[in-house]
Amino acid sequence: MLEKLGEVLRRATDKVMNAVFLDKNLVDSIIKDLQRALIEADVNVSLVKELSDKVRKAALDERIKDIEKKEHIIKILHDELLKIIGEKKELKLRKGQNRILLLGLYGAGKTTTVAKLGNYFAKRGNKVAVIGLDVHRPAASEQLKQLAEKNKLSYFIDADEKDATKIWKNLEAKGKLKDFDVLIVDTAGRHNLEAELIKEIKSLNKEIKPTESILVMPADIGQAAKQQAQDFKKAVDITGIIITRMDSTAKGGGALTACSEVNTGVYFITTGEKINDIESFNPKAFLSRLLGMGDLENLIEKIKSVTDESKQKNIQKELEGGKINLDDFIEQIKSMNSLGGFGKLKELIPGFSGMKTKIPENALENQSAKISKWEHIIKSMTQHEKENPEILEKETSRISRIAKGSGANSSDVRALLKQYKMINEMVKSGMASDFSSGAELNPKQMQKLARKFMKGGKLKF
Ligand SMILES: Nc1nc2c(ncn2[C@@H]2O[C@H](COP(=O)(O)OP(=O)(O)OP(=O)(O)O)[C@@H](O)[C@H]2O)c(=O)[nH]1
Ligand SMILES: [Mg+2]
Repeated sequence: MLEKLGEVLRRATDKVMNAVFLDKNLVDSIIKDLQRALIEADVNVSLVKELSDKVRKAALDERIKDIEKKEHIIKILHDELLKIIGEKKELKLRKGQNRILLLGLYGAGKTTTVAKLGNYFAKRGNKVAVIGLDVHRPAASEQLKQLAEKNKLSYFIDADEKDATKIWKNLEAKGKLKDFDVLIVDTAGRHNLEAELIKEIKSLNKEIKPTESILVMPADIGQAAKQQAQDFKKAVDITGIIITRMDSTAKGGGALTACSEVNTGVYFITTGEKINDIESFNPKAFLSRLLGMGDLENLIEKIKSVTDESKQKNIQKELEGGKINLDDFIEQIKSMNSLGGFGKLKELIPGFSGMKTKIPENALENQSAKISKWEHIIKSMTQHEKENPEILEKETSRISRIAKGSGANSSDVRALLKQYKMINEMVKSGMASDFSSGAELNPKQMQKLARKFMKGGKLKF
């Protein structure tokens, strides 16, 4: 789903983050990539232009420092894309009877979505009925009937009546609908929004007085989405959108653009043909997935909050001397762990999720247990040992003593020493000074650091 767009967006954000200087040429090339990707994904052209203007402006703004600029650009990109995708919108049921009308063109996925939505609300304890008002396609009522029976949903169809509004009126007159909390209405599709269909939609709208009128759009709709959304909006008040076939290789950008057109958000996406292939839509999570990164601000805040400044300053001093002791080491490992370990970092660092390197599964586990063991081990050491851990390697009797004193095995002590050695080596190479600077730590540095870890292939703390 939207893989190509995601890939290009990830590449663009990586380019920004990895750039030493954001000069005009680089900015131009990044913007060109972005534009191409968004337009290829069927995002509306004027929205693309707006977005790239804003990114360019931020990138070339002299008042923003280079280091902040990168985050600034990514943030603008993030915010603008979010604007295109729309706010989070929840389909909240109201007290009394909910009447949900599903509208859309031929084959958009209305009928299957009626069943999915019916099942979704029935599973949540509502009294649901689905109603077939597609009187134009001969097999429509049969399709809905089968779906409803298979999923044990109450349903109402009338294969003989050719006037949709009449079917509804009859059901109401006979009092058939009054016991249900949620009525979901299937309507007819068309190739285009012809006058006849508009007339029918308007008549149904007047009679049913829907609490929700949802536009169903397939992910592969393309640039036509904008016009179509406008047309439907003219006929009825569209309260939300459901995008179907998100599981296909479709680009989805068109359907997303439609949301900004009708000033409404996406309630649900459907991701397959099975009854449970429906999920409520979370724009932020969706965008994170698309960009392959988590919430950047969140990451930066988190890094700040887990970093005790005074401790970090001490470590910084030590680092300048080119060596860290075991107390510093455990502090570093702890702050890394409070960020959620490598598993979390992987999501949070831009570009990281796209990395090809395989991370050993156990490296991603929460390291708390191991860290607390290591803390005990370190507590059993003399100050001299903590500051010069290399002496331990030569004197195995020290290792046994420490192991005993801390209730650990010699192999645990060795594992700790091995890990320490690795970090210390990074320190010597100047690598870990990034790591230690705490508040100033930026995602690029984290990424560099993480890569170094990965290369060492020694993630087993
Ligand atoms: N893969 C996939 N297929 C879907 C999804 N939603 C719907 N479909 C399929 O798309 C086709 C059309 O779906 P329908 O629900 O019949 O569409 P409709 O809008 O009711 O079509 P008309 O009544 O002819 O206008 C069916 O084969 C569905 O199984 C989805 O999320 N993923
Ligand atoms: Mg249908």
